[in-house]
Amino acid sequence: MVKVPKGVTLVVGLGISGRAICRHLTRQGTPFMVADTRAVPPGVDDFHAAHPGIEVHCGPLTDLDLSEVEEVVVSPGIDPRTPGLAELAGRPRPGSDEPLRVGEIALFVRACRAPIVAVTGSNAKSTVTTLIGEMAREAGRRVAVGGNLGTPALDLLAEAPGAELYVLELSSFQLEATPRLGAEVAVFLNLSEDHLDRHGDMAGYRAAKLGIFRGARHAVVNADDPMTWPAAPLPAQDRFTTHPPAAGEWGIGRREGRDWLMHSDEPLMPADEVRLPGRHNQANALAALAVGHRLGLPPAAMRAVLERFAGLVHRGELVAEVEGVRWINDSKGTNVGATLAAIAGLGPTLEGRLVLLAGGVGKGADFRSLAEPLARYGREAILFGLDAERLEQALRGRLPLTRVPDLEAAMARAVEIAEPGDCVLLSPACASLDQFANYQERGEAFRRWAHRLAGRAR
Ligand code: UMA
Ligand code: ADP
Repeated sequence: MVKVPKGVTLVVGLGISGRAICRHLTRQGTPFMVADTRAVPPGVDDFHAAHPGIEVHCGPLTDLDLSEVEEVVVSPGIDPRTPGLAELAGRPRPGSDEPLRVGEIALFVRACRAPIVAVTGSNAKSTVTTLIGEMAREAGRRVAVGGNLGTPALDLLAEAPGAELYVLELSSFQLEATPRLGAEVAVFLNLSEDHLDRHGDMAGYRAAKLGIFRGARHAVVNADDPMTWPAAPLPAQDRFTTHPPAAGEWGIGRREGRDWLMHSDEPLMPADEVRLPGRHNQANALAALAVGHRLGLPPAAMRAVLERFAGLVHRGELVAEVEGVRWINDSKGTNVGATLAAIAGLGPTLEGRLVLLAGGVGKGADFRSLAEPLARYGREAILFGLDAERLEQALRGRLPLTRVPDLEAAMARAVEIAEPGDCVLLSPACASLDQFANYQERGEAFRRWAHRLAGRAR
């Protein structure tokens, strides 16, 4: 047994968040030690170099004596049911009512002195978080953007100490470990199957995400997705919809033969002037507008951002056009809902011309809802990775299917079958972790090979 001494905080996990937690505790002068369940966590040597004298325990957490630990700050990727952590549920911090086991965002809330806009949902978090950040910046606000995307939340406190607004993308993992967020504006965009391996079922997943509303002043929710509504409405609650808006809502209505983004019955901008493509991105734009309105941002600044923002890498990104075939990198399509949106966003022009590359870690999802749009749009689905078999079972008989070992083989097959006018879409509906370090690496591999193809074609 290794005893964590009295008064010492334990940080669990040596990933991106774990390191940010350690930097924060160092800045605060809080004594801490670190544990990671892996025998050799990636980058442990660099960690020792950056934090000389800090003890790191590697291996099972049940080897730790936590009887006198001050607080346990857990990284988002580690399951709270892990032996050694599960036993801490319900235990308070010494001399306090607060829970002993928390996540990085609980520390952020304690130290943050400016309003927080928090964004969650199964999909579109990064896009909407970025849009809100850009809108605030365009309006001249000193804003810091990060969380589950980009810079970890705790690093923002050090990198942007003078920020007057923090815009955070938060995952279900981060929210379930945050007792009270207290956001100025809390946004819940949509809910579709993801992370069921961790949360058990949709009810558990949703409950974790609803944590975004704890202590919030304003809510922004999806009128078309009741799963995003808090159990008890907040006094100030905005709703967005892709339908014509009811009074007070943000939606899409028709004026003089054109679709417009609207607030109640006030037209704001033509929908086709939003640079991001597809209906789902118009919903994302409306969510960002609703938040910006609550923050008092000028409409012209918000509109300018929507007109110019072309999207983040790895989200529906056109990386090459080779001999009339478009190669689109949607590596961030890590669940079924995202892949459905990517296919729908490509539009009806694609009937029979879509070659989908999918597969990886399915996280317990049901893939059957992909069958319908793929039967309509798909030339073929090329399946790879851990859950290729489960995808194949869900899609069998609906369109031609090919199983290959990995992404490179999937791309080789796509080259064989794609015809001019087709679109090869990497939107895997799965996490990448069986074959890549993360979704970025998967997307970069796709880009590299697509560029090589383009080079050969010239
Ligand atoms: N791990 C162990 N043992 C440990 C600690 C971690 O095996 O003791 C494993 C985890 O099971 C996981 C991996 O290490 O497979 C990484 O976990 P982590 O908590 O150390 O992850 P970080 O590197 O800190 O990255 C996390 C987010 N990742 C996850 O929540 C899985 C990153 O989001 C986020 O950018 C970063 O914190 C900064 O906040 C990525 C992600 O995949 C994009 N998020 C999920 C999603 O968006 O769907 C939630
Ligand atoms: P997140 O951070 O929640 O993963 P991103 O903005 O990175 O969200 O987008 C992830 C994927 O979700 C994209 O690849 C895109 O295909 C899909 N997507 C974007 N907007 C929506 C939406 N409104 N509904 C469903 N899927 C969406």
